[in-house]
Amino acid sequence: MRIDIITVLPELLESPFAHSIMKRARNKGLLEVNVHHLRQYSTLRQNQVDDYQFGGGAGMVMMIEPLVNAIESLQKEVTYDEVIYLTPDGKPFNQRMANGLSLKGNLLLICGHYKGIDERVREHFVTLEVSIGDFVLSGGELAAAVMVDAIGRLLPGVLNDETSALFDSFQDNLLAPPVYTRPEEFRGWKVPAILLSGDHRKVDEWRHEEALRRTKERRPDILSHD
Ligand code: 6GU
Repeated sequence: MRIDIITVLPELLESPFAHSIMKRARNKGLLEVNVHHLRQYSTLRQNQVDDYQFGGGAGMVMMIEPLVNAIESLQKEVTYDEVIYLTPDGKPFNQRMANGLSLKGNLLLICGHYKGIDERVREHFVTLEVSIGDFVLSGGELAAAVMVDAIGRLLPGVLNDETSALFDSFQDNLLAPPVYTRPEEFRGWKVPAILLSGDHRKVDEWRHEEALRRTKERRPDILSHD
């Protein structure tokens, strides 16, 4: 999968994909992430990319021309399955959306800043608008990093048995069960005996019950009722 990101802050997107699972995905050639600096697509003085909004009011708006230059110049190289605008008023991002997007070939992510981007870019180029939660970030970059991480780890071959996504929270509309490692006892706090029993059927049952318990308690909203 190839993901291109258009941003006014490319520095913010250098490190998130340089470590751990994202690093492995890129080194294996399973994920290509390219960060593009919007200013390089401006033809204006001082590579201007934002301007005052029509109608007045505080806050700058990202101009249509540099954005369209960037999008169209990338579209000459690649056909995108989705052109995604990261914005607090977008569709809420969740595991289902991550699963769906991980099946696509090429994605273009546009990071907004200030008051957002000129509406005409959204009308004529953007195919999907995504929010990562009900809070406001100062720009779309951290949201883009969140999306790329969540999608990238789902690509076939990225995770191994140890890191498998099969038992993730949300993967079956359930939160993940509790986990323990050595020692069996610390300050008198014991690991549940069933996990030490060697009875894999019992262990699986226990984990499922704990996942259910935790989900009912913390996130009854995600439980499927079928
Ligand atoms: Cl995608 N962008 C910004 N700026 N803030 C957000 C967001 C995105 N998702 C939640 N808050």
